[in-house]
Amino acid sequence: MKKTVILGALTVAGLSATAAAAGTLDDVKTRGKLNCGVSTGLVGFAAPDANGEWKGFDVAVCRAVAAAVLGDPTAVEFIPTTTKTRFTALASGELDMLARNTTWTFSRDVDLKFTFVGVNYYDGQGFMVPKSLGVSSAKELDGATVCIQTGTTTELNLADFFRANNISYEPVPIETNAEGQQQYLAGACDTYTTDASGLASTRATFETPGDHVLLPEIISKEPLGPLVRHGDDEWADVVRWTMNALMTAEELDVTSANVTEMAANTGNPEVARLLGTEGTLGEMLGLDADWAMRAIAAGGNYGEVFAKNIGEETPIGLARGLNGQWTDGGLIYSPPFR
Ligand SMILES: N[C@@H](CCC(=O)N[C@@H](CS)C(=O)NCC(=O)O)C(=O)O
Repeated sequence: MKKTVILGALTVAGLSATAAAAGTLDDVKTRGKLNCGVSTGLVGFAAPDANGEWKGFDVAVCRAVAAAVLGDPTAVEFIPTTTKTRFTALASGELDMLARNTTWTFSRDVDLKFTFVGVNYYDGQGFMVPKSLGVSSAKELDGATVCIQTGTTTELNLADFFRANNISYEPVPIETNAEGQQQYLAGACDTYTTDASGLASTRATFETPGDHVLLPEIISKEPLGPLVRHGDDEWADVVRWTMNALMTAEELDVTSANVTEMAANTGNPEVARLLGTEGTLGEMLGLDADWAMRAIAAGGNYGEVFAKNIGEETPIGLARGLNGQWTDGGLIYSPPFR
């Protein structure tokens, strides 16, 4: 099916909603490559390694989708986007999907017309300060200079938080995390604020991470997840259920190491449906029976992806917390495979 791009009314911000009619799945299959929007670099989430290979928790979603759809986790064109360019890039059709620590909000869904296919990281906004500043609460930041990335929910929450607490701040606008890091370390701002996971990632790259502290306040909800354009439910389903497959795999103890064995020998009917040895779930998605098996084999189940890229054994050192499986009291809860 031929994709048509219908330009919608421009929003004030100029980040117009465009609706691409159905066809992204066919486009990706024909192209043989997935155009996946990522950040410009946030270690643990999305960043090229020493060999120029993209690695990270968000990158893993792109690779899982490429494995499911194209049979090859490396068939991805990673397209770096800033907080300012990400939505235009997706709306224009330059990207098939965006996997870039992006918060699911009302206006991004309803006004910008994007479909968030789920949440791969439940986060909240925090503040980092140099220990030497001697501050132990964000409420003590009256009059502070604040490094803040433009075009983000961070900007808006910051304004709300300071206003609600009757304190003032001076924004130091930045466009990328690299710039934020550099400005913060150069002392151009007293504090750097963004998603707490972004702060953990940024601090991990410092020469002396111990000289910086994350303040106790988490001032917002930041449900981060992959998104696609409105108007292509079939494609949204592919991305959504690929992510759900990784989450369900963790719940059912299917790992990158045992997935082949599980497919051959499982006695669990849901595992059989997930791995395509029973039922026709793959066909319903417009894929083959092994789609989820390949997605899991690509980088592991949700827990493996978390542990490898951002977990407690990595320099980023994030605990599962809210991002634990629901069976462990967390919020990771995939709908059933049936
Ligand atoms: N989740 C917020 C903030 C996103 C954001 O600003 N992330 C920063 C810091 S975690 C980032 O992506 N940096 C990487 C980059 O600059 O490319 C949003 O969606 O607006």
